[in-house]
Amino acid sequence: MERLNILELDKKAIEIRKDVLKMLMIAGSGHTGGSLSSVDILVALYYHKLKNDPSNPLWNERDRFLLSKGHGCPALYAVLAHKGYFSKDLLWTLRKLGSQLQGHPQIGLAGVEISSGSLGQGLSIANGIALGLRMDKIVSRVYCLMGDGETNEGQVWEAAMTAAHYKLDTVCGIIDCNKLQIDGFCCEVKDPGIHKHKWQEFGWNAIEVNGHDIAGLIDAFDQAEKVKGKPTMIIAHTVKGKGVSFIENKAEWHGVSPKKEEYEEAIRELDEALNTIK
Ligand SMILES: Cc1ncc(C[n+]2csc(CCOP(=O)(O)OP(=O)(O)O)c2C)c(N)n1
Repeated sequence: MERLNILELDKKAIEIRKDVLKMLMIAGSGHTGGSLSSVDILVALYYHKLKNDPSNPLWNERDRFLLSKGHGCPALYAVLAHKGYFSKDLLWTLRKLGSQLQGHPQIGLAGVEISSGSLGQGLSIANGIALGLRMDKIVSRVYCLMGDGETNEGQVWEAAMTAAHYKLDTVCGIIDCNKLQIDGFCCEVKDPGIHKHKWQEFGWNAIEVNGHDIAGLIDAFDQAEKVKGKPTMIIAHTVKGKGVSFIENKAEWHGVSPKKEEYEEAIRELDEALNTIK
């Protein structure tokens, strides 16, 4: 696997944010806030942890990554392109008719394990895959990224019980805990309470981490892998719209793409941030 140091990973995350914004600006629609919040999580996972082979995406022994919060797919697409699953040129076709890069992920695109977008389903699928891998005696891990708003879905809690019941220690969930969902703060729409306590009560190992600290995320993924007999949920505290001041922490940027001038302003900010990384 391509091994980058933490500063290089921080730079990679900014490059990916720039590509995400370009994709969304060209598409003229899409989900900006929740794509930007999850970039560092994806970079830590894809550049440090995931056992995979972009030239052989269906390799039986790969670790699986499921994007349950499917609307955040611009970030996943950009990471997959940077990893070499497909050409970067495809990124600029986001949401175009006939493109493989639809507004929610579809199986058939290299690196995409499940079609997603209907929130709440990913963790159940992760359990099914983990059980199948156990039967086949394949030692691979299954990662599933959800939104904190997504945990309002009842199916998430059925999956929580299932994973604990079957002691699925190869399942590692991640919550992109940016405190916002489609139309406001999660605590106002339907308060999820303290995530860590809920997951622990459901029999999970739970780890809280700053979701923009790539070194901390790597450490959390490494810790999770050592825990046997129970699944792990990583609660990654993030900022919706992370990296662009006028997008950060604003529910109205949930499902809106930047216009050309906004895009240019955002790129200026991200380039400045890039220049501060020595
Ligand atoms: C089953 C289902 N209900 C409603 C929606 C509409 N929807 C799309 S995104 C979203 C909010 C999700 O919030 P969160 O999971 O916190 O995502 P993030 O803030 O990370 O973008 C909703 C309700 C959906 N996609 N699926």
